[in-house]
Amino acid sequence: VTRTGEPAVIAVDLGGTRLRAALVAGGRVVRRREQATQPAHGAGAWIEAMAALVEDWRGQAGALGIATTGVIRDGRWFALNPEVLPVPAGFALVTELECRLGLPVQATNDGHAAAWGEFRHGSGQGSGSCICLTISTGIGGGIVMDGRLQRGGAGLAGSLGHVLADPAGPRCGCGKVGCLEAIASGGALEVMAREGGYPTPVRAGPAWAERLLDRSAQAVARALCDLRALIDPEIVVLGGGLGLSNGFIERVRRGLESHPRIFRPRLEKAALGGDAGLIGAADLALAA
Ligand code: BMX
Ligand code: ZN
Repeated sequence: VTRTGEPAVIAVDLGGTRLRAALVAGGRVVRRREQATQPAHGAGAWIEAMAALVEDWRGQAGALGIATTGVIRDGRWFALNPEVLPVPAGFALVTELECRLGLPVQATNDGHAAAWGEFRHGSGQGSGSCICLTISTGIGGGIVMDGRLQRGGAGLAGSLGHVLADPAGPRCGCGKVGCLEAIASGGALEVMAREGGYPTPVRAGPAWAERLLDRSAQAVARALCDLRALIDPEIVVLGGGLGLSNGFIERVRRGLESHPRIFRPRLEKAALGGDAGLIGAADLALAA
């Protein structure tokens, strides 16, 4: 419990590139730490890394919420795209963390957590329906409708990285062809840059990088218009490292201009920035 009387929660955000942890109270990060994710080390090492990162906060918190890349179903963990993180199918993430830390654990997909965080404390506040798209190593997504987070029957709802962007596009790590994630994610841009013999990370400026970034933003814009047709959310929130990077949202807005006005969504940057997943996971852990 903090000075203000708000119960504190430990939040962890495990992505394909970064492992971040925070102590969260009242919808705000009060302490934070982060390190690189070590995808090749395996699930046991990831659990150990998470536990080591938050160990000394245990006495200050009543629960732990984890936002993670990958699908969460009944506390078990699966990869949609093992190239983002090679999650062992059915790994008992919640039980493993609970045993290691002695705290109740609530696990949520990172896109779901970010959508919930933005709905409760960020750009989606006050809206009835909000969709969040996080563009980072992979592409995550979450749908909040009528004030409720939509997890779907098997935890897949809002997996916007795996909607079709281009049937002639590259095969995605999930096994489908032409997914949005295979064309527009940070990971995809890196692969395409390397294949072209260009340096990474991809930064705006040189003509080849502008081409890749525009292709990504245009694919995102098309997907957003499809989402408008499908769900018609009041607001779409853009997050993730690439999504929040300088000029990216403007590129997506330019991409939207070539589509009929009625399908263009109201698009805002994640007000919580890179903390959306942490804050959403904390809020869900508190509510559990
Ligand atoms: C992938 C998939 C999603 C995740 C998204 C963003 C895995 C391991 N992850 O589509 O579950 O939400 O990436 O993940 O299958 P991030 O690590 O890029 O934030
Ligand atoms: Zn895919």
